[in-house]
Amino acid sequence: MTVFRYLTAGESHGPGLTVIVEGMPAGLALTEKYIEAEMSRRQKGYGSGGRMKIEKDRADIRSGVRHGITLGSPIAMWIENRDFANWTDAMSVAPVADDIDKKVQTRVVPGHADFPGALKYVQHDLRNVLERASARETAARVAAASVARRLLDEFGISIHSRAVATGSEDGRSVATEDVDWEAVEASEVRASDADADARFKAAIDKSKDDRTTIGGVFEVVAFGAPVGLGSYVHWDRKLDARLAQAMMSINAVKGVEIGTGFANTRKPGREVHDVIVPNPADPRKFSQTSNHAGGIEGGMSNGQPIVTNVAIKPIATMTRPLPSVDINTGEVVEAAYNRSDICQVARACPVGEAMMALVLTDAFLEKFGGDSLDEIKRNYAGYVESHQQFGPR
Ligand code: EPS
Repeated sequence: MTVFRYLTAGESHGPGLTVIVEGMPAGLALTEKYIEAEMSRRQKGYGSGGRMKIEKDRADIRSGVRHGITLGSPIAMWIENRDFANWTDAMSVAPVADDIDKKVQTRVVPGHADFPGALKYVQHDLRNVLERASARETAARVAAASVARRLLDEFGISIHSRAVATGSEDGRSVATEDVDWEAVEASEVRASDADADARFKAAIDKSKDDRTTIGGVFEVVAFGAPVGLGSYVHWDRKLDARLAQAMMSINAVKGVEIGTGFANTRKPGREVHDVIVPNPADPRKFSQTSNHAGGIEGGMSNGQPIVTNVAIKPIATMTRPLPSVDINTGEVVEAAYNRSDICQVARACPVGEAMMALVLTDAFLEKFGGDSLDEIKRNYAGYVESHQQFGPR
């Protein structure tokens, strides 16, 4: 069985990020340009801070690809942190002299990894925690996921995302199946209608004036996944469970919903479950009349769009910091303030897409995996064919 896995390494203001993607088949067309286009989507967004004006994310492919085609060997990538030029001493790998400014951080930021991280790793400089805990790492995940998405493209699986709430502003008036994804892409706040676009921007502007931050909710949807990714037979093979973990692993995420999971709790079962009907043209092709389950039943994809909603908290770093403590002295101080974003909902959307792509690719390769793209295509075609022949014995 092909095992798909990936590892990321790198600190936010260090020299850069390293990614290794293993388990991709041979024979897949892949270019740095394709990856760069995906990575640039993570850098846009109304309410993002000064750092994104410095970075121009791109991944150099160092192995696993020859003449634009994957070899089946590990794909290693390198993403340079341009900002490192301003941090060469503070983030130097080699020891530096005592009189060098190391940008030591001792003021705990409530809501960050600082406090538990410092105690757990016995760090008296919080920078040793926050540099890796930073959401900069998501650039590496998007690079890994770009490779995964190339595979999903081959099987007609596409992934989209939009912001459905920013602060207390709701922006879900357009139903998931009616969203114009190109319009979302053109919106700096990834709203799906002009009214939500204006309200989201106003909420971000107000939050900036109030010297605070706001979070929100984003929706990630996958179209075209076949029936049967994931499994009901064991807890850790359930597709919804894997998606929940993946989404929750995005920095600042505090809630994950599959389909209309929370709203379903206020409705009777009759209004919640998705009725299955035969296709009049071909009675063996079934479809659901609604998609409250978010495309997953019994831990398996059911052929409907896979829909997740992800709650992301306001960024912890604020220009008017909360009261806090110095980790070394216990003195009551203001939390540290470093340059930061006001609202990251729009920027988190492509990261959510990346996590969806990585989970689906893992489940896809587990089911159809092979050493070459051709072998996977044969496996996939055989499976689809078996559904067409499904019938009374
Ligand atoms: C981040 C703080 C900001 C963000 C950063 C995540 O960086 P800085 O401290 O350099 O201003 O811009 O996100 C990225 C660099 C990125 O690529 O997404 C944090 O504290 O998590």
